[in-house]
Amino acid sequence: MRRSTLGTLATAALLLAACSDVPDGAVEAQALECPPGEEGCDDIQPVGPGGSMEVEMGNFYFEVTETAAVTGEVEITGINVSDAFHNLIVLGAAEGSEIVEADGGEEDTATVNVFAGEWTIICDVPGHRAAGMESTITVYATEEELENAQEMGETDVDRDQELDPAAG
Ligand SMILES: [Cu+2]
Repeated sequence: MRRSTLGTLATAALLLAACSDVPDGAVEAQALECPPGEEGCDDIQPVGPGGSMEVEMGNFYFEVTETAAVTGEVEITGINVSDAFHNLIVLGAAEGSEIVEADGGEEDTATVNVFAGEWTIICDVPGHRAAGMESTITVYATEEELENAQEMGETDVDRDQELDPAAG
């Protein structure tokens, strides 16, 4: 189990062991809640200071431009730099989590409750995910971990600057 390598999540992982697997799309991240109706599962919410991140949405890519995402309530701002509608959905986040939706040239902010880990984001406008609007975002366990990643140049922002999807 890859998620067991996330030491700080060990307890949560044990508590969730009786539940179904992490939902589709969540990579090394905990499901936010047990599937509704499943026996022996308590809802587990991420506890942490939360944070924020900014993601540029274009034809057809996501580029993380700012990140301060720590487990808890993470506010995601999507900035649509194209002239078409795009959205941003965090796969595996709790049902009912808001999603970012923005017409061309607009921006939108939504809050998701997420555990530390790596989460898949997509735009679910038909065809957009296949065209390239799929990426991952990293949510850190602590502010210290986030700062370390920033010092090491290993954040999503560093990754995306290297890939420079906008230039592609
Ligand atoms: Cu899109």
